[in-house]
Amino acid sequence: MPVALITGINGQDGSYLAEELLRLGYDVHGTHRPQSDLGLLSSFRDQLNLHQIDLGCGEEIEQLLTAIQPREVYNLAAQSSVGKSWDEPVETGNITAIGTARLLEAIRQVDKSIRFYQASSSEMFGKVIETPQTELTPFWPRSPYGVAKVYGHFITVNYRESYDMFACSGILFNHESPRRGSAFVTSKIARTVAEIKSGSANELRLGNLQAKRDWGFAGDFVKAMWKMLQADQPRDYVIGTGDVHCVGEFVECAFDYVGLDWRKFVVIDPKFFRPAEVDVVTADPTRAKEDLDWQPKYSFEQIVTMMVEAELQKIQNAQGQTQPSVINNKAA
Ligand code: NAP
Ligand code: G4F
Repeated sequence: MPVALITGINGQDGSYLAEELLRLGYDVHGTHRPQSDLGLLSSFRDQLNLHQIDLGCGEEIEQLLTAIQPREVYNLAAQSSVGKSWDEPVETGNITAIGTARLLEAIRQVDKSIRFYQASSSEMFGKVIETPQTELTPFWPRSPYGVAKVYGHFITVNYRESYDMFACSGILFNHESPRRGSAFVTSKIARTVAEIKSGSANELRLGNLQAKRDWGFAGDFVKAMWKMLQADQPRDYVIGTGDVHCVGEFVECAFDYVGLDWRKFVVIDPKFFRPAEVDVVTADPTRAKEDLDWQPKYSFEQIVTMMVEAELQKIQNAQGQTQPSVINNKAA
């Protein structure tokens, strides 16, 4: 039974990746912080081996690697909010950037043959230099988070080149699901639309509706992480859909799904605008398609409706009802 370690196992991607690795027959270990909410793992927690580690210090990482001897390590832990990174730039650097170096160095000390996946981000492209973005597109990050991810990306490349380690970086574009953290815009829209539909909210306050993102489904994207670590050679990959929509389109699609006119409910609030914005990112995932035979399955519309439906379902469950409200969503 191969052993895998996932840092940040209780996050959106960590929970989907853990399920995927269990399905593939792995002995799955994961790290979380002492205070972490483990709700996303609740339905399969008894199949996991959980360890408490904060990547901000991480003295225990070497001990853990020595004890469990993983074949693969997936580094998903990060301060992952772009917006929050302006409020906490030092903490973001400590976890999202230096946390990656802590982990790589521990792997180098314990067992250089461990295969390593780094969760890089399309935020690194920031003020994009070319469109669409490939593995060769130069970076121009626009947030403390983006800057920290550039460090994480290049320290991964550097360990690969310096120590001949199987270290890969997945440059993932935005990916969403009903498990998305509540502060991200898609989750906020889906939740608030469901609340408005059920009468418990009457407005949706947002910032920049013009920003464009290449949104995919998280369940599709974690499969690419695993494929990267099974390849013959370590390489970096852009993972995205190539299909771009603005925040306003996500809003419109979500309100359309519940039969409401978004213009009656959306309030633009300056407090949600960022000091510097990533206006548009567009993936060219050709390398992943050709090398890994990876492609996304879910469309933009399917993702929006899946997320709104899951929020409606939560509200109905809380009210003691059982029937799905609009459609029967099987994807989440
Ligand atoms: P997420 O749901 O926010 O999960 C992040 C995880 O990191 C959580 O488990 C969190 O634990 C953990 N974490 C935060 N600070 C930590 C610390 N000091 N020590 C140890 N763990 C810590 O994010 P996600 O959407 O699953 O994304 C997974 C990774 O992919 C992240 O690195 C993110 O930056 C990157 N990424 C995401 C996307 C996307 O669109 N989702 C795109 C590109 C890259 P707590 O619950 O305790 O906070
Ligand atoms: O949902 P967001 O916060 O995601 P963002 O900034 O694109 O970052 C996410 O994707 C990255 C991949 O490129 C990941 F690396 C990162 O970890 C994270 O998962 O914001 C999306 C857009 C932005 O342009 C933002 O300005 O939505 C805009 N927006 C408009 N109103 C808002 C809001 N974002 C948030 N979070 N909240 C709002 O009210």
